[in-house]
Amino acid sequence: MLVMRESRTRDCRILNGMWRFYPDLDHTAEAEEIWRDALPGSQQCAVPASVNDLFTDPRIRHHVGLYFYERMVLVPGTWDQSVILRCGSATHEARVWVNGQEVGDHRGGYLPVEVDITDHVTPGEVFRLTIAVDNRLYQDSIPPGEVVQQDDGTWRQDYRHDFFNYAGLHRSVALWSRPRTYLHDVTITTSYSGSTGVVSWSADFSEAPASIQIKVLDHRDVSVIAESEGSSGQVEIPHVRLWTPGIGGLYDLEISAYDEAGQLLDCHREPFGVREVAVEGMQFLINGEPFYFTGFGMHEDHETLGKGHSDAHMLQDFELLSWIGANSLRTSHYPYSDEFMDYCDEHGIVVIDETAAVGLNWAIAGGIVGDEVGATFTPGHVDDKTQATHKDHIAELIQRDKNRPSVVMWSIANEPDTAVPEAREYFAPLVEWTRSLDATRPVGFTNVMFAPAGVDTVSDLFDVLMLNRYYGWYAHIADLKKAQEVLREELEKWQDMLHKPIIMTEYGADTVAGLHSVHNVPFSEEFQVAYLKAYEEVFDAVPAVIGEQMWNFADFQTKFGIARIDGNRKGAFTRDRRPKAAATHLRQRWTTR
Ligand code: GCB
Repeated sequence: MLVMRESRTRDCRILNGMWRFYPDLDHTAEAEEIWRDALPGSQQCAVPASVNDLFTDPRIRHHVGLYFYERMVLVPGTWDQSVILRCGSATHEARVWVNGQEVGDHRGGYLPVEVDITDHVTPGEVFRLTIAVDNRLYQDSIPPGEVVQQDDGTWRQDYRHDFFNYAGLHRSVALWSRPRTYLHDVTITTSYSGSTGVVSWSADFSEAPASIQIKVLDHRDVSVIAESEGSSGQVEIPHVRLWTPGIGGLYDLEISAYDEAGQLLDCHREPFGVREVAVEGMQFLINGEPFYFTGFGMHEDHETLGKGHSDAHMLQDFELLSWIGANSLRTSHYPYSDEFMDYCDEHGIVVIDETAAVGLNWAIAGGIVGDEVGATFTPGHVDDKTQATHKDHIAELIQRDKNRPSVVMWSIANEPDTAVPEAREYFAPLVEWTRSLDATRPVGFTNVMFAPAGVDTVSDLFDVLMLNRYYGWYAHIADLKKAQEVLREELEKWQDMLHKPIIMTEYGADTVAGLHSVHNVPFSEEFQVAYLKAYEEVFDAVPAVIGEQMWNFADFQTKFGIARIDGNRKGAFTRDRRPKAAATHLRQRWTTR
């Protein structure tokens, strides 16, 4: 599924704003088929946004089940093509009705929902659009979870990951007009030789057009740089401007399809960058140059909005990333919005693109040792069904992001239970699957502290080692000397065993902004800085370490827990994006590298 972009043949109406809203608090909506008529009541909800922090009623905040959204939509009278409804995401499942008739659905909360509603609407007329968003997570969803019926009959959502289960229409909703014969996919791969860029493309249409014209355009001013034709082929860019970390450098591949009479059928512009990514020995190369990752594991998370996208908030985050000297980030722990990824492409921000496969680990809960609840890889926990959903989800992510130059690696899971042999059976086919879908990027996953070198059973299957470690915090609390010792010993062991590049994808300490101590006590700003310095000394001493992404960019909301004070406080910035002392420290280190 291509990211929809306006073109000579594709038009768009953004449907963001205030929608009618009905949270199905008593779970009767399905039996009553409430989508058949206008939603009851007069409540409204903002789109895009998470539902949870907008209302004062705690039953809405903690509701487990369906939320209904509705609005009237006018199909422009001039639209005589296919009409497509597209939401950037609906967390975690969506069902869509037009005038009370079901037209489509989508499972998976962090990737687009696209439904062709042509046969159900009339140009020039208004229709009633209803979307149900289901926030429930199950054993076979990605991420997994469990809905538990409580003694009083209410439902509780359990899940094993460390961020609040925000729900809603999180990203823009839009109505699109698209030609009936249309480009539905294009794959672009690039390389270069000397100063010449080589661009290969392969385009798929709903129906073969009579001819296809290809143009390479400069993304900045749409000037034509090269031309070619056909559904697949190669075109050269003389004096190529390589896509470069910290700079960017985008081109567009404009694909135009014509019928026998030479009439334009469809036109789409796909942004791309010319760059090469490779892993060689213990190095990660971008355009042949060793790349050292600085930055963070992030979250889509803000006050009021929850996981709702806002361009203004996103821009502020990117400004802070630039200010602090971060050249990269990981989309922990799910795919981020199209807008976010577009910005990374445009500005040369290096992305480790992560799936929503988080919490596949019965031995921990949110980074912390959990209770004894049984094996991870067992029927009813993580099993064949989970793996099947995981596989589809990887395919959808690659489909969405495969042409993005910012994406230099796939992270197919966060902290699964890889201390047990069954993990290999689960992950080997997924690694192979990922490589079969995209042979151009390395594949990784982030390894949990409880599956260190010598215990972990899967890391040799992957190209790069990504480690999340909390020595000095969850283990050896406050003993930074010991933390350094254990960390160094482990990193050297990995280095000797695998000879692969290592990126430290998480390390951090909860820190309450404004709490100070001359004794470096945990939770103080001074301790967070001391903790970072201790880790950095080790990174600088181990050659295989080719990156540091501190946990986390900013404080973020989580479910309740005694180790969570209104959320996770490991941010370098507070939740409202004020720098802690750690931010100043990181800025000093990363801007002078
Ligand atoms: C982890 C998880 C991350 C948590 C973090 C923590 O290992 O990957 O989602 O938020 O630990 O702070 O406990």
